Amino acid sequence: MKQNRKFWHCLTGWLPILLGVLTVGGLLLGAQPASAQNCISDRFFAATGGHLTCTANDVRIAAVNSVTDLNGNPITQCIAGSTFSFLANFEVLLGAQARYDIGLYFATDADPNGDGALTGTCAVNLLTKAAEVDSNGNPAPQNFINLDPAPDTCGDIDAAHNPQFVRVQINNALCADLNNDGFMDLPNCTSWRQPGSNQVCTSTQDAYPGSPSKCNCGTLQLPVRVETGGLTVTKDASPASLPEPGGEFTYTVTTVNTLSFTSVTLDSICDDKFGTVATVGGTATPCPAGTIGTINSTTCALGTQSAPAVTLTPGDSITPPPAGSFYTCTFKANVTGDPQTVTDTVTVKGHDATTAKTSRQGSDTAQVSITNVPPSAQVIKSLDSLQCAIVR
Ligand SMILES: [Ca+2]
Ligand SMILES: [Ca+2]
Ligand SMILES: [Ca+2]
Repeated sequence: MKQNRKFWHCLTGWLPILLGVLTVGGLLLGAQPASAQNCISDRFFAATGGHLTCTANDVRIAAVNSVTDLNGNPITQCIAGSTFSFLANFEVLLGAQARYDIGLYFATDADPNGDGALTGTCAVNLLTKAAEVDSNGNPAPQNFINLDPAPDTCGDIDAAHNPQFVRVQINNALCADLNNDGFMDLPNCTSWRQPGSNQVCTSTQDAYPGSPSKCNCGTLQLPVRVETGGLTVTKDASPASLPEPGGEFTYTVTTVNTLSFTSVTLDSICDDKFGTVATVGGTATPCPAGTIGTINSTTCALGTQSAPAVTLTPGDSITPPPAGSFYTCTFKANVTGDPQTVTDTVTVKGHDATTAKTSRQGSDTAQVSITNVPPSAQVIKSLDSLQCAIVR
């Protein structure tokens, strides 16, 4: 059943591409869509109509390190759910006789279909002279080997050139921690050609397994921490209600930094009904005006741009939040008028301590009521006073 599902998945996934290729009368080679590269099973099926088992381990990726952005700046963390492009060094290890036209497949979609780099969206790389580095990651092209005659250009591996180290670029990878250990995972497969199936390889399109077993799949853990969480805000009102015509309520706002390892500095606390509660003095964007009015007073104070008063340490969703990871303050404001329930929303904004100073925000609502005071009760009270006056 599983094989059948995979078959149909592969078939439906490739049908439009196959039709497109056939329509223009071109060869399958070079028909790769520009946006998304396909994973190893997709590639193998498109080329051969067969299904992979990937049971061999002749060539595998043994290690990954030195993750940087495209400008060479180290990447040590990413925000869960975001996508980013990076460079990394990979150690490609041979455990057999010479193997040819090595393909390196990396799933960039965080493997929503649960099959690693077999199907889905993958980045595909080759062993190339240009990508070669030494074991420390420094450019030192010496170990690249192509055992095939021209026009084959795809790198190979043999005992005299083992392991191979390459530094490759992986675009638009989804930041995700698949095994919940806090670090990003990169599902991958290697492919190779064994003697007897070694054909001319000139691009990643040709780098697919020589037979269904000639591939090795696993999951690499990148030394990149996956940041989850953000700002969590809770807001409460006291008292919950006042008799008409209402009056002053006290609102308590608590902001918790639930990020795992990144601090957040608060920039503003805004209320949709009462406008500015507090902002960092200077350049912080002011709050929109409140629809009811302004606050009467507050204990919230966020300091100035040069001396921000509230920086929350990572709280990591621990309950109760550890000291330093939360900020509680209050403000007072009037709600008056006819009997009604008023819901207001407070929004706390800040920025995290990453180089990008990513914006963080959270909000919460609170409700207060103005309760009806029956006119009859007022009449009775008046009569009581009157009676007392008469007695006295
Ligand atoms: Ca997959
Ligand atoms: Ca080759
Ligand atoms: Ca992980």
